[in-house]
Amino acid sequence: MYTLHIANKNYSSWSLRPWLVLHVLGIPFDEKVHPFPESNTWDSYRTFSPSGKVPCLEDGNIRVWDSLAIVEYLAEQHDHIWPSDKPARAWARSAAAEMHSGFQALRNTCGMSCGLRIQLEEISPALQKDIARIDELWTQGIQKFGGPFLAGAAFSAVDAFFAPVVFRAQTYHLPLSDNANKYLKTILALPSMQAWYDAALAEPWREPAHEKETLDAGKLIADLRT
Ligand SMILES: N[C@@H](CCC(=O)N[C@@H](CS)C(=O)NCC(=O)O)C(=O)O
Repeated sequence: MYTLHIANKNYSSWSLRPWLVLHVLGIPFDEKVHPFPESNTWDSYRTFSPSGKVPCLEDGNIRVWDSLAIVEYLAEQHDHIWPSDKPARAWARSAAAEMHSGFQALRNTCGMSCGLRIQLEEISPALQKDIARIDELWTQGIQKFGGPFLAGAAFSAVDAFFAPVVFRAQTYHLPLSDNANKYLKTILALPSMQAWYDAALAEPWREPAHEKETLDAGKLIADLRT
């Protein structure tokens, strides 16, 4: 049985990706949630993760860290993680890699905080560029491969890589096209996304740095956490 080490569901965008792959595809795993400490994240996370970061997957005595490496490790052992159609798989891997290594303005401005609703103070040109590219990717994937998921009729890893953006779009009311909003609703409606969201809202932890990062982005409209 795998063990997936993750951080707070409210904040941890990187943790969401492999968690969603495992959960949607029904691959059995135990999760261990390590809430962000107020200091010394490195020392605390180094006890279970070589990089001092989450997510980290434990499979017997094998440790796999970094969300992309975890998903690729799982794909070696389970079907349906990437699309079986070759062009769809090539597109899905490219889009997931682009997400993994880019979109700095979106990451820096709009930290994931599932339970908050924020009205952005401003949309900088760099953020607008990231939003436009995400919209283009979502629209293109669905047009090319028929939807309702990014690389075809079935959920695959590329949807998991964009799932944190879906939560961010909900939190910050990001301006998206009708097609992109339709995709957003498809992902939010997944039972696995709802399970993550409900757990995020129920978490008791408030980590000051993450709280500040989110509130610095604009005006607080609602805090739906219990
Ligand atoms: N590229 C890594 C990024 C992992 C990452 O930055 N995780 C954050 C939590 S969402 C973390 O562990 N932060 C703790 C720290 O940076 O000290 C991945 O894909 O897993």
